[in-house]
Amino acid sequence: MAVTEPSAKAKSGADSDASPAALGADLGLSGDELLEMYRLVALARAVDERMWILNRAGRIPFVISGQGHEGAQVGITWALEKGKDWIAPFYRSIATCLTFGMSPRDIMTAQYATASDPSSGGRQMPGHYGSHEHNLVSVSSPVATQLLHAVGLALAAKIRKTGQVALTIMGEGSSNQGDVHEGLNFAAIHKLPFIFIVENNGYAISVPLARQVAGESVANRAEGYGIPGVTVDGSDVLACYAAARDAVARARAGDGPTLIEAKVTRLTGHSSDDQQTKYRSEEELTSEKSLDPVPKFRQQLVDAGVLTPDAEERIDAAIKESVHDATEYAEAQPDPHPSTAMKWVYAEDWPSETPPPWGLGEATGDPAGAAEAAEAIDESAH
Ligand SMILES: Cc1ncc(C[n+]2csc(CCOP(=O)(O)OP(=O)(O)O)c2C)c(N)n1
Ligand SMILES: [Mg+2]
Repeated sequence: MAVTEPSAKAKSGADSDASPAALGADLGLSGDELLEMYRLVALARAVDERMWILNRAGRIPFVISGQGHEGAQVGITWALEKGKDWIAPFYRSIATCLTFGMSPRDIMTAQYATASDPSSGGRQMPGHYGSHEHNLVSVSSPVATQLLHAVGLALAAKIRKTGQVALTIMGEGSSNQGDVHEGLNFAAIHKLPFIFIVENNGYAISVPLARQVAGESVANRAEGYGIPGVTVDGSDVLACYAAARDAVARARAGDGPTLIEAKVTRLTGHSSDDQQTKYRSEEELTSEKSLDPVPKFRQQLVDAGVLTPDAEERIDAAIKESVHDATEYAEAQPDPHPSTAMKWVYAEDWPSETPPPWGLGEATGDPAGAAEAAEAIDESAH
């Protein structure tokens, strides 16, 4: 790592001066930034773990987890500019969404499908995060469609000369969809400011990598598109940041797309409805724990003297408080009103069509109105 520079150390804000080298200085990252990156990695894990508890307790219907992917997600997202660039995430992108500005409350209200859920007002399946406010395109259920959305955003950025970068993320299984070929080919030909992230966790539900990708490398395919393909250890937060930072620089310079394959591990079943012990051995699951980015990043920061006992205590307490607050908040939020069922699903103005009998107005909170709406929906089904 980099040679210690007094100015970098002073900038770091780290509590201890135990380390002779300033971790991250070669990447231009201060100690405060490293601590914030660690907070996000650990926060994403804590929110995720709480989601599983709530699912098993019968409070939320479905969890699709980012556990094992957090390091890659925080490292990569850190390289983008919040409020300027765009991300089209996927269902495991909890740490990505938190790093790009969504809050634990935003994540948790999506799990509860409350009226106040900013991702979709309770319309989408849990795990389909999105935020207009934070330039996060809503997750789509059909895997890989997000690549086309992101390439479209990159095309718009190029035409409008905004200097924005668009990034999308998916798993290695999804990278086999036809959409990926079409979008990547187009983005490469037109040198769009686009970054394609593949979080390769070795499985597409129960299908192992060898049955998804011949040669086991998605990054190698980049050559066929005439763009750089980079493979990075997804449990190494700083290596992920470095790879993404280079890709962002290329994109902003007009040099076109980059494909980054981050090798990660999936520490949970595919979802809360999956039992991975049916297709993964105990030995495999035990050995995969060594790829867990949370303890790995923590140890790296402790060894560098960046994460001191005091700093860790502060961060842990803030995370506990934040997860608790998000749970309480989401528990207390009302469900969407039935009379709003069609809102944000189809176009709200119905040009040249008769509006549907149940209306498209604001929720009245009137239970009689809700019954009428339910009746109208029922009638229209006959
Ligand atoms: C077009 C399409 N086909 C199939 C599915 C069902 N499906 C959901 S997730 C998934 C596995 C995706 O695996 P991968 O891309 O490796 O991502 P991971 O879940 O491992 O992160 C499948 C087949 C879907 N949602 N959309
Ligand atoms: Mg996968």
